[in-house]
Amino acid sequence: MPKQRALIIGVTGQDGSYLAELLLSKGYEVHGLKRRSSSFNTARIDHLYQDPHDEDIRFILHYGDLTDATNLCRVIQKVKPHEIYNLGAQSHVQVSFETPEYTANADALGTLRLLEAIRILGLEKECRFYQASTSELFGKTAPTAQNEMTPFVPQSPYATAKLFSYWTTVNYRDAYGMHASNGILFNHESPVRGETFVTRKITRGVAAIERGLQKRLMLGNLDAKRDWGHARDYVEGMWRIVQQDIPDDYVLATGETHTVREFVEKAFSVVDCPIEWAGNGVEEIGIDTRNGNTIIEIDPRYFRPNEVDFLLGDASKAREKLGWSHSCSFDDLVTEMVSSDMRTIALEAGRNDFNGM
Ligand code: NDP
Ligand code: GDR
Repeated sequence: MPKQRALIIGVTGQDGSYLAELLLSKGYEVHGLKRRSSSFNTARIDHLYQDPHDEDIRFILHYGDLTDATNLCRVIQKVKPHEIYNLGAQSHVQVSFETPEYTANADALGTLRLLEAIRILGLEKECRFYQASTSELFGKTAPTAQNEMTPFVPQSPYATAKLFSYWTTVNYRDAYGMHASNGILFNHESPVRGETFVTRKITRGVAAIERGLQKRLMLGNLDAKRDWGHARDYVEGMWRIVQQDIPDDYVLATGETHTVREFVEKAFSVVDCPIEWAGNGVEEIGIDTRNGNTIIEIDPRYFRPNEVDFLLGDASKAREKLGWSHSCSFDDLVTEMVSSDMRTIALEAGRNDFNGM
């Protein structure tokens, strides 16, 4: 059997790194698109690096960018992938309010460029396409579980850009018979989650405060609700979506929702630090009940011009058609992330004697 070739756009990101690991473990030849950066941006995939001079290498990186159509065409022409996973994006919702045009260029037009490149190269029948769609599409819908039939009411430049990509993917499937699918994924996290997303910001904050390296953690809206799963489970779902005979769109979610506040409480409980809340609104604080120190404060800068208050996914379709469900619980996810950040911070501090977690 000739090797399956996959091209991952966004291979240096959280999901890209987990997906690359998964596909390599399944025997794929994995190609990844990485951006030119003035500093190293491959920390999440360095463990997968193979010397290009070795024989039979199965993990190959190409320079590229979603804003550069000719480059995308060239890379796809060279790789001739059987599967393309478009995980590349300016993926931070709050940042998208500050960089709306760039976000639309990369997150909306980038998808169009990829789909057009597949068509221009005549690969519509040979190359399957996965689009990283998002629960942010649901935006301000009624606070009940959201599935593939729930209307989209996007609330940010990020979400409107992703809406364009969602429908472009559907349209290319319908118009040109392409095997193109959307995974509508709810929030998924891991120890390699970007440091400015709220979960990782909290788990790093817990570790730094416990180590005495930071006094307090500044957060925004504590009452937003999210359906948080583990990235490892979700990349398995992406792969299953692409393996279906008939392309389609699927929600992947845990079916549980928690507030940011609950995430904070759980994260601090991992290091045996019970939190007590006092005050209201932007005056609210979180107190370390062991010593009375204020360790959480609210910074209005972290509030968004538009907030998505409630996300809770119904992944019944994925369960029935893909046999997919999440395996990592909320508690296990938080514990894994805090433990990892405790280890990292101990290493960073040069404390090689750390063996507590
Ligand atoms: P990350 O932000 O961790 O990774 C994004 C990746 O896209 C990085 O490799 C980044 O490169 C790359 N990228 C950014 N801009 C460009 C560009 N202009 N051209 C090429 N590549 C670019 O995101 P995640 O791994 O968390 O998410 C993967 C995808 O899934 C994203 O599209 C995201 O929007 C979507 N998504 C994520 C969810 C989640 O909860 N994690 C939920 C639903 C959807 P670099 O490393 O150089 O910055
Ligand atoms: P989200 O993730 O916007 O859901 O998008 P994020 O972790 O940024 O925010 C989740 C919720 O936490 C609230 N919040 C804060 N957020 C951040 N980043 N920093 C803070 O200090 C803070 N305080 C409170 C936010 O207001 C929000 O309600 C993620 C991204 O991965 C997207 O790419 C993806 O599409 C969606 O998840 C599903």
